[in-house]
Amino acid sequence: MVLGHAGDEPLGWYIGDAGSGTIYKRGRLLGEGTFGRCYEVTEVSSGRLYALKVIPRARLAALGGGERVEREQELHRHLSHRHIVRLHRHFSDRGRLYLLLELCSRGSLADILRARGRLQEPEVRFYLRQVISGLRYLHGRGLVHRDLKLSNFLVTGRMQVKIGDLGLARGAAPAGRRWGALCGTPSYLAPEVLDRRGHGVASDIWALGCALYTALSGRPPFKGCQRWELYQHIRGARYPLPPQLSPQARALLALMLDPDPAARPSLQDVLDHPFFTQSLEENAESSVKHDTKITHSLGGGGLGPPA
Ligand code: 9ZP
Repeated sequence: MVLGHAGDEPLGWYIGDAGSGTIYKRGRLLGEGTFGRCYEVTEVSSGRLYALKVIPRARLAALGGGERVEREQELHRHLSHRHIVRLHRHFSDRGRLYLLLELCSRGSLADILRARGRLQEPEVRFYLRQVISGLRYLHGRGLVHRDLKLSNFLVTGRMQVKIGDLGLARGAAPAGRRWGALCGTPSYLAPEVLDRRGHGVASDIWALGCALYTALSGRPPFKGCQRWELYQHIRGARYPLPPQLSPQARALLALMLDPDPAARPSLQDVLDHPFFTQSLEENAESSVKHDTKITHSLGGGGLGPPA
C-alpha cells in the first residue's frame, strides 16, 4: 500500500477547522498564490463567503516559506482597517495550512485592468485613494508591505479597495539595518532594493508609483527582455511616457519613481499632489452636474454581477 504524502491527497469539497468545529464548503478556484491555491468557500453554518488560501505543507517545506507564512499570520491577525483585507482565522491539518480571508467579490485591480486594458484617471484616483489609506495604516504601525502591486489590491462588491497578501510585510527598520533580501515582484522592485539596500517606506512609494503607471497605461513602467536590462531601466528610472497621461499624472510619477528614495514623496505628499487635489474640484462639479458613479465588473468571462 502506498501512503500518500500528507497533503498529497486531493482537497475535499468540505474543509473542516478542527479547532473551532467550523465546516467550509469549497467553491470555485480564485487563483494560484505563491504557496498554494485560493478558493471561494462558504461557511456552512452561516452561509457567509470567504477566500481560503490553502497551503500544502510539502510546498512550504520545498520553498522554505514556513516562516514567511507564520509571519503573515502573526502580523495580519492583529491588523484591522477598512482598506486592509481581514484575516479571519488560520488553521491547519496534517497536510495543509489554511488562511481564511475576507472575500473581495470583484477580484483584484489586476483582473479589472486585464478586462479593461487601461483605467481612466478619475477611477485610478478613486481606487488609489483607498489603497493609500490602507498603506498609511500599515506605515503608521511601522510596517512596510514590500509587495505592492495591482493583483494585491482587491475590490469588494461595494467597490471598497483592500490591500491583501501581507506575506512579505516587515517592520520598517532604519536605513542602516534593512534587509538585503531581494523579494517582491521583479518589475516593481525599487533601485535601492536591487542594490541590496533593503526595503523601506520609500520602496513602497516606488511600488505604488509602478502600480499607478500600470493602471493608467496598461503595462508596467519597467520591462526588459533580459533581467539585467530590466534592472538597468529601474536603476535609471527610465520608462516610456504614454501620450494619454495628463501633466499632473506625469509629474506625480516622476516624483514617485525618483531613483533616490530620499527624494520620493510621503503618502501625504502624494495625496496633496495636483493629480489628486486638482480632481477634487472636478469631482465637486461633476457630482453636481451628474451622478458620476464608478462601477466595474470584469466584463465577459470575468466575475458576475456584484454580490
Ligand atoms: N478572478 C478572475 C477574473 C480572473 C476572479 O474571479 C476572482 C474573484 C474573486 O472573488 C469572487 C477574488 C479574486 C479573483 N476574490 C478575492 N481574491 C483574493 C482575496 C480576496 N478576495 N484575498 C485576500 N487576501 N489575499 C487575497 C488573495 C488570496 C486569497 N485573493 C486572490 C489573489 C489571486 C487569487 C485569489
